[in-house]
Amino acid sequence: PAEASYEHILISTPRPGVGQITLNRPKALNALSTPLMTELNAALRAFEASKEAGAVVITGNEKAFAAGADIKEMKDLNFASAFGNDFIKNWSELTQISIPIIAAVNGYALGGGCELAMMVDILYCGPKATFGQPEIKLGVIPGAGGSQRLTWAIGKAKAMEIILTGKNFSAEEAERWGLAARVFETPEACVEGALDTAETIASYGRLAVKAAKEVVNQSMENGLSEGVKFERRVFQSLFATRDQKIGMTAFAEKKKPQWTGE
Ligand code: CO8
Repeated sequence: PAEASYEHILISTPRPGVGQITLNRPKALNALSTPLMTELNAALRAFEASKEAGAVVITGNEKAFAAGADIKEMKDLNFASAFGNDFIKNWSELTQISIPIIAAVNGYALGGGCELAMMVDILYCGPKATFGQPEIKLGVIPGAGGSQRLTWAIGKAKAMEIILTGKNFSAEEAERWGLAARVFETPEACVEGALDTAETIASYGRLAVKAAKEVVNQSMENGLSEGVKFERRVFQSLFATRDQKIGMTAFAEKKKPQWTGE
């Protein structure tokens, strides 16, 4: 990828087969603006297409991985343009990339920043990483998969508490709860650790790596929403049976149902 063409990210190839993308809007704590996300997607696509990169590391700086979607960009958005233009749809393009992506998270990973970190394949963090979904404090909710991925990762009880209170959680908690694969002792060690893992992955056969990523990700599909939908369809189909009429009518008439099995 041509480095010169990017304004909000830095690109490098620090190890054999390893691409690195550094989010680079430090003055705005790497707030994820549309131009930044467009560049991130383009860089990931370029690494994927180059065939040289076998894994990619995404990182920020010591203070912030990303402090969320760019609130200043979003604040005047209205429903018609958000819905009409499907705002943030392209945010999840990262999940369509076939090569493994590792996030090295230091500092703030809030809102969209936390969601971005949760979209990658392996999440590493430094000791001072701070995660959270503070959208509730802005009068909205997570919009880039946070409610789904956080719940998958750490369970409903904790996810609900975090999303409803908007309270942050620590690197140590992220690891203990299973969101982060590992927490490192320093921010530098976190980035180096991510590059080490990326280098290891890049050293394996690309087809097996692609397949491994695909099958692990598949375990997350056909999950709760598909299951709930399936249940609902079957439930609806029972209204075609005679026993449904018999059962509900009997209840309403305070009688004992005489089932027909039809
Ligand atoms: N968007 C825009 N600018 C930001 C953001 C942001 N999310 N976060 C920080 N900045 C800016 C600040 O405005 C400030 O700019 P300036 O210097 O021009 O005033 C600069 O970055 C430095 O920030 P602070 O001075 O606030 O730094 P502190 O160290 O005092 O505080 C915090 C750090 C606690 C992280 C604080 O900046 C903060 O609370 N930021 C907002 C966090 C937040 O609410 N994030 C969630 C955003 S909503 C969201 O992500 C919705 C996702 C929906 C799906 C994705 C949609 C795109």
